[in-house]
Amino acid sequence: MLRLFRTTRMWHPRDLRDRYDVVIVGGGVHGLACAYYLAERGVRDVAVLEKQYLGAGASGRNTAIIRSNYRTPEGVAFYDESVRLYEELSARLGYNVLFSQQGHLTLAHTDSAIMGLRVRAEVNQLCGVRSRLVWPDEIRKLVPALDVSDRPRYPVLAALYHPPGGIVRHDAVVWGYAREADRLGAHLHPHTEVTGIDVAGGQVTGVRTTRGNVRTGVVLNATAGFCSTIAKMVDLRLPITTHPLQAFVTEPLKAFLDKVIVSANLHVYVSQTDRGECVIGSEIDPYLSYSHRSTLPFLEATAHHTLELFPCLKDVRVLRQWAGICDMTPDYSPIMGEVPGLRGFYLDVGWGTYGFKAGPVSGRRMAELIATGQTPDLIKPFSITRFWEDRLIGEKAAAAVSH
Ligand code: PYC
Repeated sequence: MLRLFRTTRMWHPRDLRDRYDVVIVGGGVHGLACAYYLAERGVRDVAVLEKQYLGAGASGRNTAIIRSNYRTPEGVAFYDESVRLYEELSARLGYNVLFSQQGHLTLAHTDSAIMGLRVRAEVNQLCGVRSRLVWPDEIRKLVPALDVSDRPRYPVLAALYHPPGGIVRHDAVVWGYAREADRLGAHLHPHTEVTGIDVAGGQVTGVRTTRGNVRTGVVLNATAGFCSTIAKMVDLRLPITTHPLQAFVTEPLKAFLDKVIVSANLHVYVSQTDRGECVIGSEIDPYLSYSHRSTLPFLEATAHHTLELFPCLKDVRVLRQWAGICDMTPDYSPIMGEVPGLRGFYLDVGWGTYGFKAGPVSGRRMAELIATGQTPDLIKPFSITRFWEDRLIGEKAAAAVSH
């Protein structure tokens, strides 16, 4: 007998109101998490505006790596809170986000790379984050499939081992936050593009969209890839350049890899999902572009470097490849906070290649700022004022791959 199951919607279509207390631009993990944490604080008259479907941008295109083994005390503390939030996220949202803390290894193939990892290990440990240097004998035990011999052109010399790091199911994170934000009263509006932002007397007063105009005193720019375009609507020029970042996935394989492997020297990172597919990515493309096109040179170079690490993958087929776009700041740290001189305009942008792992903490802390008017200590260092106050937070050394 055919049984019909009743499905419930994760979130609901709503009419776009002509006024909200808070408008969040960008329906990815950052915007949705902020809507959720605002609603938790009782700020529920909130609209999330997304020009495509929820999670269509960087939230659905990243390689879902979670870690806090950064280079600066400010970065380590910030991303560590995100790891902790990810640890409790399935229980909090009542939705399994498949967070697998399988451990994360950043490989060094040169003496100078070892020096860089040593500094990160020291900073991590001083900040209470588990990371340590490991050497080829231990690496071999941790990752039996990795070629730790002298065969490769650049043999593996050492690694930064970060046990709390891992991977998550990125769509589930987006859907879980969206469902809970919707349940608590936020309005999620996919297919609603912001075309302008109104300001009067140094105060945000509304947004214009493809579905009508909305009055509001608070706008959060939580976009990735298009943050400069949104900022231009209030005549704000951000110190950001936008680059494509590509990745590909293999056919499913029997489980052989239960660590995230990153090689900055070889410009490649590899993990294996619960479905058995290997998710593989590289550095940002070296040109400015808003293009989502995949390229053959990326696939050839990245496959070549992957085989240096994992020769066992040589006959494996590639299922698909894709690209996202990343907003890069000069110091590889994000820009968060209210813009001085522009009341009601908040930034949660410039995430480069680190955005997805920061979704929970940025959502929580931006919600705290918007709800209370007080900037949380954790995000104070990331204010836009650092660019003219000479307080950069250099996180390039912690990039998964060099750029
Ligand atoms: O920072 O771990 C990372 C990362 C991996 C891919 C892009 N960013």
